[in-house]
Amino acid sequence: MKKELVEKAWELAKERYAAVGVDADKALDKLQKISISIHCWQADDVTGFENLGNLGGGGIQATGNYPGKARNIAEIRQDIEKVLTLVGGQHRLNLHAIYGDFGDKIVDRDQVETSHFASWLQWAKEKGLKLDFNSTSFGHPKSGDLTLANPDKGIRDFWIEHTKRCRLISEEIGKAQNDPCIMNLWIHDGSKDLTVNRYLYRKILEQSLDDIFATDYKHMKDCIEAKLFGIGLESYTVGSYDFYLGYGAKKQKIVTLDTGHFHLSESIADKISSLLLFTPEIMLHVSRPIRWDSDHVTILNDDTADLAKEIVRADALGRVHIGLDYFDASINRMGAYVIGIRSTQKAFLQALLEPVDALRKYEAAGQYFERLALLEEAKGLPWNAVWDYFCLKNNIAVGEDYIAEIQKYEKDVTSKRK
Ligand code: RNT
Ligand code: ZN
Repeated sequence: MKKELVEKAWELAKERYAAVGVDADKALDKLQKISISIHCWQADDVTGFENLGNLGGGGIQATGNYPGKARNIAEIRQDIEKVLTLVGGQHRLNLHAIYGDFGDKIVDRDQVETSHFASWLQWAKEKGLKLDFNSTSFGHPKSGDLTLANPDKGIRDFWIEHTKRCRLISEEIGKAQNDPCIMNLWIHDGSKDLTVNRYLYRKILEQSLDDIFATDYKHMKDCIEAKLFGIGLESYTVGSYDFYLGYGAKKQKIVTLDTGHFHLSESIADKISSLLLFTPEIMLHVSRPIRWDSDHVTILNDDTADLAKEIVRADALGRVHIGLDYFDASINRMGAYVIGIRSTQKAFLQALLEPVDALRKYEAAGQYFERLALLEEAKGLPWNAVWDYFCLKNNIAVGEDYIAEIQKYEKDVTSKRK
């Protein structure tokens, strides 16, 4: 893209935004500071690097067999490094416990420790990335349909031990990187068919969580992620939204909103202002459900745009952690990353460029025609010129120019992985 054109368009856009009372320079500064927690699992279809043999399951599934997935830690790092050259801003990498640097050792989940993530910490430091973390209860012989909510004490204790260790690892990562490590806890626990002991499993999960959270840490933050249902677990999910919202509000834990984990017509954007009143912060897993929790690549659709707007309107960028969670194995995986990250940033840029002062005035005065009219007009304001300028300033590919870079990486690197 021609630099002069991008600059010219930016200057015009800036003036156009000023006319509706928006400072586009300020929006750019704010966008620059928004960190996205990039999920490591798009690179290898949620396989991880344990030597236990990932059993899949756990209610989630990557579909597709596009060639070139990362087969080891070196490849996943190389891939993420490539992705980072195509996105502006300072970001985070979100690791799952199964992505430890285990070498050729067999390290069971109740044995994971910070040393297995030392090389990640070192690498992240070199790349200017902060790390986030997740316990992993799926894809293991002891996963079954119930982990932390399992009435079998032996199995339950195994997962409690795993999750406690993950919290300690997160604490030590947070301390080492001098920035809190956000640890997400999602378990698939549930049942395929009609379940009669619903109360029992939820009671057990509550007790397991109380045990897991008994230790207070300073350098990590706990998030709990609800879900509507998982594949093969369609009738009952122990960790439902009611369950975690209740738990989070009572115990002041961060509730993770995965945009794929609700009824399809439910607005995730509308949850932001309620959660902000009753829970300390919010963690987002921005995804794109197609008919179900399909984990398609995040795009700039109304759902993503509305979500970003609600966060900005609530002035809550400081209380909301923005993470991605999708895994599409049917297209170029680096391309999937770049589309999702850039689209999420675009959504936040649009939100930051919203003429919110004027809109609020109309609303307060009961001028609803004017409010709707300005909302409609705002959709067509030249945000894309601001976006292109953001890319230019960050010295990354502008517009569709990144397609060729992904193609080159595929030709030179990922297509050679057999
Ligand atoms: C699953 C949850 C969870 C996972 C990751 C891999 O439905 O969304 O966040 O996708 O932990
Ligand atoms: Zn998620």
